[in-house]
Amino acid sequence: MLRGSAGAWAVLGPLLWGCGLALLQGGMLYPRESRSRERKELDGLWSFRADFSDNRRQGFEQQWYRAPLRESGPTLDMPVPSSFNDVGQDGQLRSFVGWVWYEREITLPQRWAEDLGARVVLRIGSAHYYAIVWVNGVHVVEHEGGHLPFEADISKLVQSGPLSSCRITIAINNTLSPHTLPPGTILYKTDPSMYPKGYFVQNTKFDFFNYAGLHRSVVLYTTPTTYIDDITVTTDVDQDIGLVNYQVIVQGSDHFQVDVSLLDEEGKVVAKGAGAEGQLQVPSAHLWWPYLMHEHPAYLYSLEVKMMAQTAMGPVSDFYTLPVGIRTVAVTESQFLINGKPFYFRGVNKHEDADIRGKGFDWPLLVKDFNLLRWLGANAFRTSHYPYAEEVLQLCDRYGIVVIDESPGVGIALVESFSNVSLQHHLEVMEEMIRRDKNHPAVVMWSVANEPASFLKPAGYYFKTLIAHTKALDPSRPVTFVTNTNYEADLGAPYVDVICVNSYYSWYHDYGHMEVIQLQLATQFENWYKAYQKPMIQSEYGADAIEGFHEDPPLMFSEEYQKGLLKQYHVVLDQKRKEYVVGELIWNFADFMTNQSPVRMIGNRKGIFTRQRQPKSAAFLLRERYWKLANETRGPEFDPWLRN
Ligand code: GCB
Repeated sequence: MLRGSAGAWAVLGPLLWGCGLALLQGGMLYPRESRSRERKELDGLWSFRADFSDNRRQGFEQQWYRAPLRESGPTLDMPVPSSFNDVGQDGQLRSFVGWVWYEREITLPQRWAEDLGARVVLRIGSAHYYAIVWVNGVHVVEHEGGHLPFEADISKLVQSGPLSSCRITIAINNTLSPHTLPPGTILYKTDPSMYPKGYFVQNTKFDFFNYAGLHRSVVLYTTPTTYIDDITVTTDVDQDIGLVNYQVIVQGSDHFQVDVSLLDEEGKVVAKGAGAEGQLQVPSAHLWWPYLMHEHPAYLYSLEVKMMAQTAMGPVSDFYTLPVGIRTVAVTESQFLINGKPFYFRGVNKHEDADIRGKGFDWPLLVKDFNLLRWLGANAFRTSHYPYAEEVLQLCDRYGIVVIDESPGVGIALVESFSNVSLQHHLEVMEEMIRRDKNHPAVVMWSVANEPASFLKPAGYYFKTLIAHTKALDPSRPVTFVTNTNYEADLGAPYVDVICVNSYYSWYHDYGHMEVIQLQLATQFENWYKAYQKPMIQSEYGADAIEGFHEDPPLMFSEEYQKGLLKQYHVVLDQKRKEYVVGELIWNFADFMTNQSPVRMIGNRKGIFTRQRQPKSAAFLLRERYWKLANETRGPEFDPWLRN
């Protein structure tokens, strides 16, 4: 959600903010270079200070944004992208709640500052959770919510004076309220015999460490002043003809012309169109197929969009190239279809999480994760429990890894968090998410939430509205939320297209009794299916295992127990996938950091890989299973490209 004024915020109190009702405007195309666009990444070291003052508002009271940060006190070097929590040696900073300040001074290319035909845009990939941005001390934008990008046109500021230097200040607050996504609460502990004055903690209902900071790249990019603001592509298939419906939004002038060309992977033009909207037809189209479903998975065309306008300053052109995968998605009573063929999700749930950098984006980690996914034979993951970096989805498009794209609606547990204020914010987050991710062929379903208290009375209206809104924004994809509520009590389930259920049999109850899993799991599936006749996904299951702990017969936390538990699940999944179960996603791909608690041993250990991405025994079990499943569903014509 984009917001207007810092002043209004600053009087709201040290930690919490209210939710406004802003309407989403404009596109959020990934910043790509082209003949008409330049890009400058601001990754690297920023100046940083956490505001440890009692009310956390010293930064506003002293207006730290007015002058270089070093002039108002000591600063730390802070890498971007990264969470700020784990890079230092300070335990207080690790668990800090409140405002932190980031600053970077840069020199712009002179032509950016001089060329009045250039629009200079500052884009922040992700700031957890509330951010206020100033350029050269001037407030330019505010945004609520981590995980999704926001931007500000700063042309006037950088082009107004003789200086081509530019000081970017970003204040970020990681406080969560019952109306944020995810929600949280601040609890002041007032017993003076136990806690010092002003002591408070932040409580959340989700199971991952609440990392904060600038988690993704901050980028400056240029476009012409009349520019391609947004592109929306949906695809369909008619016999062997691929249909690419496109819509281009142009800002800055009403007098423009748009031409589009679709190029295949060899760079050959296969279709052309004129006008801001239209349909391209691609005879004998190469469809976008998931990994291991076709000998040439993840086929991507390139949609080259060219805009030409007449402006007061003369003719202007803008160019943007969008990768396009031609594919269809559909759901029946018992199947999930991609390109008309039954698709079975063999995959994982992930987190954006790693040593030191926390949730900070990191290319080596990302490439390693995709290599591990392909080694596993996985064809899908869910972005549990928030939208991941855009570069993650780009790799999914390129490798054919199918995505259930989840919003940060995790831990919605309080009645207050189902209020209209919360709902309004959730609707806007879905708008931002769909605006950003709508063109990825890999994204096949939206998940609006994870394990909400969907048995609470207001949950019915909440999910009915939220899901209807999501479908209205994007009629081309099914919508779900992931539940752990009993099938009879779940008030949101009637509105989803696919039932996604999490269960932890023989882990959070019946400890150590793996013999009950098959019965309990079969009952789970049968009850849900009888009630709804919708395809189902086992969206989480798993057990903690500490790598190197061995116990046979298996004991909880040993590698043998994790493996044994998965095997029990697989027996039932193998029966039900012949009927209506369309997928299984292990919890979790890798160990990840959580809050400290007596049930978490330095984080959640349900990964089949360690946090450093080394396999536990369960990874080999899953690898064998996933390749077997892939081999079962392949056509005989694909023999040569399959592993053994
Ligand atoms: C769940 C949650 C996930 C937790 C997991 C667990 O149901 O969706 O966020 O980490 O269980 O390990 O408890």
